Amino acid sequence: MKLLVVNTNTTASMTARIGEAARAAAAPATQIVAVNPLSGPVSIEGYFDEAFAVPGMLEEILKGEAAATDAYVIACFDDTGLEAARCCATGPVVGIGEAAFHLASLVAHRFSVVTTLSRSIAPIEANLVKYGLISRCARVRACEVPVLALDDPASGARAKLSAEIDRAKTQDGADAIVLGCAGMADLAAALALEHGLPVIDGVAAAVKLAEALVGLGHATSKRGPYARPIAKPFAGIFAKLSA
Ligand code: 5HY
Repeated sequence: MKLLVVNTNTTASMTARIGEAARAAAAPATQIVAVNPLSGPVSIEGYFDEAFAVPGMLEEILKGEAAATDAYVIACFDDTGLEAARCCATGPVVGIGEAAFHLASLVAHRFSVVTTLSRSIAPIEANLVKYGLISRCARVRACEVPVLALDDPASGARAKLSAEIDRAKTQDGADAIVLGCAGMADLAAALALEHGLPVIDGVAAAVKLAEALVGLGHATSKRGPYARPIAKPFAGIFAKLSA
């Protein structure tokens, strides 16, 4: 199967690391294609960035539809534009946030999420409510590490993340941790070993769920709100998106 993994920010080095994490989790027969939009924010931290990341992400989904893609992963932890992507896509579309929450709730009673900056907490909490999983989440925390600092070994990001996981264990009573950014994917295994509890990376979780859905022959339903967009003209800079 062909799986398109869309990093919804425009930082190519982060897309490369996300692609590596996805390939490490994927089955041998799964072809991973990791891309990012050409237009939009270099990182997504909060609602404003998220809004401007959606058109570029949808363009990548539409390109994927023209290239025989079996399924899609939205590789940004706030599941940027997930529902809109499902309207465009034939195959399943899995957000790394939703995937991680579901996997965590299968191996733990209550999990905590550790994301980057405080401004990213509210969108994640809103998604937990939307997905019906807020009761399984002890708390959404931030380690106050900007997204792009995760790429910089000298930033002390790993130590800050590990310290926040310690606080989640002692103060929240969390029995699993969900890493709240695609840029943390390569840290999951080592942090799980260090802290002695499941540490869930959304990129790997989403890859495995997408494989399972395709393997079971499930595609995005076109009966309800994920029906194909109504054909209509788009004006201005979005004219090229006219359905
Ligand atoms: C992410 N931002 O996974 C989110 C994390 C966050 O550019 N990739 C981003 O802080 O919301």
